[in-house]
Amino acid sequence: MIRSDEGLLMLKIYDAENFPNPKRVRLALREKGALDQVEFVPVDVKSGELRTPEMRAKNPDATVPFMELEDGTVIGRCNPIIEFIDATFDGPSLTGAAPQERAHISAMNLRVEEGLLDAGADYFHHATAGLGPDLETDQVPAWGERQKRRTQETARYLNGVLADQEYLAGDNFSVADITAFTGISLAGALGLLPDEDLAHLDRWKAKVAARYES
Ligand SMILES: N[C@@H](CCC(=O)N[C@@H](CS)C(=O)NCC(=O)O)C(=O)O
Repeated sequence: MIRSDEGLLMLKIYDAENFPNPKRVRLALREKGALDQVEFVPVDVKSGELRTPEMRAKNPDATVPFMELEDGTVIGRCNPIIEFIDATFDGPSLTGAAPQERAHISAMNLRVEEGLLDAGADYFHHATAGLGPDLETDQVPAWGERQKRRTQETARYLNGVLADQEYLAGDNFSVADITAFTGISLAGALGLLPDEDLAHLDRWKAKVAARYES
């Protein structure tokens, strides 16, 4: 890829730093030692910037993160962006190498994304004030409560998975751990986690958090 005068790759990541999904991409870049290799473009999610006609023309998903490549190609959503990052930068693989390993990681990643992170976000958007009345125009509170229960079911399931292995897809850290760490952090912040002993999940969470302490 082409580099700018400052030595950055011509790769722009549009994001909002403290939002959960943008955090997934930042953690992936960090795992690859490439946080300083891209240009971050801040987006004001709460003001509705994503939903303006200009922004929708660039990014029809109307969500962050999305990336823009040097030829103007725009790609949205965390999973394709992280696949791109994983293939572009050196460092341990986040998405696996052999076909079976890749499929296994991808399946766990999607299970965690839907059951934990998306479910927690659904609770936030539907059962709380979410991003405020201007943006949360179609709330279904019962759906939010249903998704809270799904978050809790997934947390219990992950606790069971982690009873027998170090990381969610096996012995090695992967993108599934990034998605789950972000999802558990969101669920914790929203008070969604079940009020019971999930010791394996707690041990795993502390271990992943330690990767990002320095
Ligand atoms: N599955 C999408 C989720 C993206 C998403 O929902 N991002 C949130 C921020 S964490 C967003 O842009 N929300 C804007 C809105 O709800 O209007 C992905 O993988 O990127």
